[in-house]
Amino acid sequence: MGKIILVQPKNGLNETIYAPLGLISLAAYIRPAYQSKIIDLRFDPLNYLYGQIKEQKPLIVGFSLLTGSCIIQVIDACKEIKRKYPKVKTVVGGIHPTFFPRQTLENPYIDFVVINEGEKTLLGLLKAIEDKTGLDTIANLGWKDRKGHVHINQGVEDFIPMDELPMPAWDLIDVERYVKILSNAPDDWVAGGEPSSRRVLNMYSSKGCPFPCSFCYNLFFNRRQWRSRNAENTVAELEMLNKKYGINYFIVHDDNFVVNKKRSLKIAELINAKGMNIKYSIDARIDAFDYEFLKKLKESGMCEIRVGCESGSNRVLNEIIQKRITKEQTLKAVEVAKDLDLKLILSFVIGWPTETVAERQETIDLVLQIQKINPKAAIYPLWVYIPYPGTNLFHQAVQLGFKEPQDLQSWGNYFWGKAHIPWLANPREYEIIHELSPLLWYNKTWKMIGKRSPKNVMKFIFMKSVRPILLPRFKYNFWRFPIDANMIIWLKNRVKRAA
Ligand code: B12
Ligand code: SF4
Repeated sequence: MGKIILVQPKNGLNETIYAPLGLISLAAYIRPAYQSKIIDLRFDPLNYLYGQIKEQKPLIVGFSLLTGSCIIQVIDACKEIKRKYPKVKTVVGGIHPTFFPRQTLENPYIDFVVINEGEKTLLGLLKAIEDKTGLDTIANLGWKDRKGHVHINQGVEDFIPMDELPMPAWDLIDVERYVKILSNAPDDWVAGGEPSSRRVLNMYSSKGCPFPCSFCYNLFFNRRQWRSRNAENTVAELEMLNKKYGINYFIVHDDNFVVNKKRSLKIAELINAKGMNIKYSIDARIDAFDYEFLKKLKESGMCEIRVGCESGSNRVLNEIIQKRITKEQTLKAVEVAKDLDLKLILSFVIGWPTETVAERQETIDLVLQIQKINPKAAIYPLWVYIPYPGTNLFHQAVQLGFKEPQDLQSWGNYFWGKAHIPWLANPREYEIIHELSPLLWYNKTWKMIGKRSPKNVMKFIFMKSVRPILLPRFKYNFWRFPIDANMIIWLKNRVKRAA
C-alpha cells in the first residue's frame, strides 16, 4: 500500500493547539488505498519529519496551509525536503493555496496545490502519481509540467455530501496531546466545569455557511453551500470520542452550527436519548438566539456559544460587511444567553474600511453595554481588521490602497495584531486599543479565581487596578498623550511573561 505523510505546520503564534481536523479527514478518505502518517509540527520537530520521510518513503508529503506565519515554516520544510530527497513530491492544500494556487506553485519547492476541499483531488493525485498517468483531468489540482509551467485544472466538482465522508481518522493521531492542552485552557475560554474534570476536544459536524459576509472566507471557499453530517452520524462520532478517549467536552468547530435548526435539535435529542453526560460549545449567529431553541440545546449539554458580533455600528454591519444583523439583535441575544445562563464568547473588530471613529466608538460602547447586561460574557480583544484573501472586502481594501503581498513568502509575514491597513489615520491608536481592550473587558471576580497561586493573584490585582485608569479613555474615546496606555501595555507584557 502506498504511503503518504500529512503535516500540520506551526502557526508561529501563541495559539491554542487544536486537533488537525482537515488532515484526519483526508487520511480517513484515502485510507482504503493509502496509508497516512500524520505529523504535527506544533509538537514534533522538523527533524522528525525528515527522519519519517527517509523511513516511510512516501509518495508525497502534504502540508496544510492557512494564510499567515505557518507559510514560512512550510516553505523552509519543502526546501529541505527537496534538498534531502529530491524525488519526494510536495503538496500543499487548505485555504491559502485555494485562493492563490498559481502564486503558491511559483514557489520552486512546491510541486502540487490542492484547491478547496481536498479529499477527492488528493486521491486522484495519488493514483496518478502511482500509475504514472496524466494530471490534467484531476479537478481542483494545480501542478507544473516538465518545463516548469504552472497548470491549474478547472472544473470545480461539487462538494462531497458529508454523510459520504468516513469518520475522521482519530486513531492516526495522539488524541491525548490535544486533550491535555485544550482541557487546561483558561476558564475564560472554555466553560463546562472545573479544568480538572473536563476532557476537551474539537470536532466538526458541518462545513460552510449560507451567509454572504464580505470579510469571511466562506463566500468563495464554500461558495455559500452549507452541508452537514446528519444527526445520527454526528452523535456517533461524539459517542465514539466519549467512549474511546473519555472526552466529555466538545468544541464543535463548524462555521455555523445552527443553519438547520431541525438538525441541531435532533442532535440534542439523540445526546439526551443516549444519556450521554457531555458538554459542548458551538459557533452561531446572533440571529439564531431563540430562547426555546437554545434551551433545548442547553438541556443536551450545550454550554457555550462563540459569536461574531463584529461591530456596534449598524451601517458597518450591513453596508460594509453584509453581516445582516443589527446591534439591537446583539443586545437581545446577550439577554437570552443571560436568561439561560449560557456562556458567551463574543468577537468584535475595529478598523473596517470606511468605518469612522464615531462608528468605532459605537463598537466600544456596545461592548460596555453588553458587560453591564451580562458581566459573565467573555469578549475577545478588539481585533483590528485585516483583509483576508478570498473575501469581497479584500478587493475593496486593495482599492483603498492596501498593498497585497506578491509572493508566497511575503504572505508568511502577514498576521493579525498589526494594523496593515492604509485607511487608518492613526494605526498606533488602533493597536493600543487592541492591546488594552482585554484589560478593560476583564470581568473576573475574586470568587472566580480558581487556583489562588501568587501568579494568578498578581494577575488579578494588576487587571483590577488598571481598569479604572483605562475606562475613561475607552468611554470618552480619548487617545491623545497615551503615556499611561503605553506603560500599561509594557506592564501587561511583563505580567504575562511572569504568569
Ligand atoms: C481551528 C481553527 C484554527 C486553529 C488551528 C488551525 C488549523 N490549521 O488547524 C487556530 C486557533 C490555531 C487558528 C488560528 C487562526 N485562524 Co483559524 N480557524 C480554525 C477553524 C475554526 C477550524 C479549522 C478546521 O479544523 N476546519 C475543518 C477542516 C475539515 O477543514 P480544513 O482544515 O479547511 O481542511 C480541508 C481543506 O482545507 C483541505 N485541506 C486542508 N489542509 C490540506 C492539506 C493537504 C495536503 C490537502 C491535499 C488538502 C488540505 O482539505 C481538508 C478536508 O476537506 C477555521 C474555520 C473552519 N470552520 O474551517 C478557522 C480559520 C481556518 N481560521 C482563520 C483565521 C483567519 C485564523 C487566524 C488568523 C485568526 C485570528 N485572528 O486569530 C489565526 C492564525 C492562523 C494562521 N494563519 O496560522 C480563517 C482562515 C483564513 C485564511 N485565509 O487562512 C478561518 C477559515 C476562519 C474564518 N471564518 O475566517 N485557527
Ligand atoms: S455568518 Fe459567520 S461563518 Fe457565515 S459567512 Fe458570515 S462570518 Fe462567515
